[in-house]
Amino acid sequence: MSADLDKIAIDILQANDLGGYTIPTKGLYPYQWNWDSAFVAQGFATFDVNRGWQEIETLLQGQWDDGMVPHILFRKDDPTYFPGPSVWGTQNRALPSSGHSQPPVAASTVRLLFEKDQSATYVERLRVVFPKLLAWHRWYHTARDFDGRGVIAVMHPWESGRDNLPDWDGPAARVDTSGVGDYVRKDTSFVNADMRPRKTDYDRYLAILQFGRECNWDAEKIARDAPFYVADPGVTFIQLRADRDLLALAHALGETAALPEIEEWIARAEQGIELLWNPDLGAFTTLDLRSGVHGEGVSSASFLAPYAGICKARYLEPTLAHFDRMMSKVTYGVPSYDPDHPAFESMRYWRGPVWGILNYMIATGFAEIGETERAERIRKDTVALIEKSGFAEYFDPISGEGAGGNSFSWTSAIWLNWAS
Ligand code: 9WN
Repeated sequence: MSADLDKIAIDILQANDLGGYTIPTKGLYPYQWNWDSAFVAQGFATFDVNRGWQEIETLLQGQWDDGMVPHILFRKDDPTYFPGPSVWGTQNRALPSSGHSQPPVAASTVRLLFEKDQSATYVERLRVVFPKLLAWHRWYHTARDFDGRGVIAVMHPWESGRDNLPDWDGPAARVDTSGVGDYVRKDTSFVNADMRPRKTDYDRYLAILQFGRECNWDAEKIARDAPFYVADPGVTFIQLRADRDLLALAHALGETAALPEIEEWIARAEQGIELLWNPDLGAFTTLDLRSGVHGEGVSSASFLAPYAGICKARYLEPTLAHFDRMMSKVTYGVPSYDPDHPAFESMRYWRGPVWGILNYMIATGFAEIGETERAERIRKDTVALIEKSGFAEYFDPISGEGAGGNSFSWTSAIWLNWAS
């Protein structure tokens, strides 16, 4: 079974490879996505380390002058996706892209790739990639932590990678959607609308996008005035992990000049994450930086603390209690949102379904702190889901049914790199 699935996973990655870069799935997502590519590179590296590096290198080709690495690279115009480059106002750039970023997984991937093979050719490639990653991390620590609080904000739900998480509902409700006008969604022509964000969400997504485009994606304007600016435990923990990995890479290369800056980011985040601790809930949640209000639900990103190297008992004990409670409510974990919360929906995208990439990161963190049983439950659930429903984009935690796009790159990648 495992060998058959290995072959299918490899075939999916190769079929979604459009020549040095990989799309998440045909039809629904016809471009290169940021954190998708970072996971895909890990999958490729299980059978072709060179191809893994190439995925990261093509992703970094889209880097903006200010260091930002966009969440989508529009390498060729494809009218089957909305919103495309003309909506983002980037159609005249050398490489048209979206205007904001996505969770910075790439440095963690590069560390994994480099640990697999440290021969001279990869040292050289690391030397080229390292300053780009450093610039991207610096961008995150300034543009999205403008006041140096030690937590990373997202200016758009898409920037978090967890588009319609219920915790965005409150902050996004303040977004004025009166200027959005008419538009035609394309996603619901590929996937049942019940599995996708609602129209209210899309109106808000487009209104926030319009704000970004109108201020030319100016980081200070966004930090001060964007209609949506919410600190996210998902991006903050992924960034903290990636900073630790970047630090290890700096040591490996002897890049001593970069060390103090990266160490400062790590120290600041280790303090800053206290801001994301919701004392009423006993969990890390979002924090709306406009209103000062915490998200009111436990999401799967709450369990990324160990992945980020955060394991103080004060945080860990309540976090694991939530984990056990939530896992006891589902057949397959990890649900992306608390099944006991009224906003939970088992099939709607980031409001409940299981995502393989989150499972991989959560289980990795758990295993690293010795929570091996819980880590193993997550891995086994992931295997069971893929055996039952194939390489779907995401899965219903109750029925195990696959949802969203099929033949999905990152699900294949985590299978190869971790679950199998
Ligand atoms: C918008 C590609 C991406 C993932 C995101 C996921 C989804 C896009 C969409 O698909 O978002 O970026 O159109 O729904 O939420 O995490 O990177 O797989």
